Amino acid sequence: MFELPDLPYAYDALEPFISRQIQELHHDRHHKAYTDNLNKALAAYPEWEKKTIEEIIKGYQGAPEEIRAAVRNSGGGFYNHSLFWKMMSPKKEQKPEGRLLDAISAQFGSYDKFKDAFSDQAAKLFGSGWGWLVLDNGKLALASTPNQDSPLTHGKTPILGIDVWEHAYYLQYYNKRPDYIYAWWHVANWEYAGELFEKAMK
Ligand code: MN3
Repeated sequence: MFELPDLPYAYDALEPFISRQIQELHHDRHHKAYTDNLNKALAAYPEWEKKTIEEIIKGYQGAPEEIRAAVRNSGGGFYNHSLFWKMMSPKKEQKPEGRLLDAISAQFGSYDKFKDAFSDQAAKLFGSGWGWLVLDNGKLALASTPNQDSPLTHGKTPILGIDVWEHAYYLQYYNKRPDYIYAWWHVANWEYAGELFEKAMK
C-alpha cells in the first residue's frame, strides 16, 4: 500500500505564486486519486504490491495487461507528484549553486539560458504532461513526458520538474501556462535539486 505523502509545507506556503486553493485540490484530490487508484490496481497482484515505486515506474511495461495502464498512469502520478511537492519550496527565490550550477552553465551556457530553454519546452508541451531537467548518462538534459510518464522509465533521473497539467495552474492563471511557468521559478527548490544531482552523480 502506498500512502499519500503530506505536503512538506502549509497549503498557502507558496503564495502568491501558487495559491492555497490550487495546492489543496492538487494534493488532496488529484494526488490522492493517483495514490488510491494505484493501490486499487495493485491489490490483486502481491508481487507488484511489494515493489518500490521506482521499480514499478521503471518496469511498468512488464505489469499484467489488466493493470498496465493503471500502473503507468496512477503509478506515474503518485511518483511525479511525490517529487513535485519537494521540487517547490516556501524558501523563495532560490538559485542553483555549487556543482549543479557549474554543470548547468557547462551544458546550457548559463543559468538564464537554461531557464529560458526549460520554460520554453514546458510552455510548448502539447496537452498534459511534465517538463524536466534530468541527468542522462551523467549529463544534464531537458526532457518532457506526456501525461504521467516519468523520465525514470527511460533511464533518466529527475533533478527538477514542473507539472504543466491544467489542474496545476488553471484556477490562478487560467489558460496562460507561460505566466504560471514564469511564476513557478520563484518557488523552484534548487536546494533539493542540488541534493538529487549529487545523489545521481555518485
Ligand atoms: Mn498534477
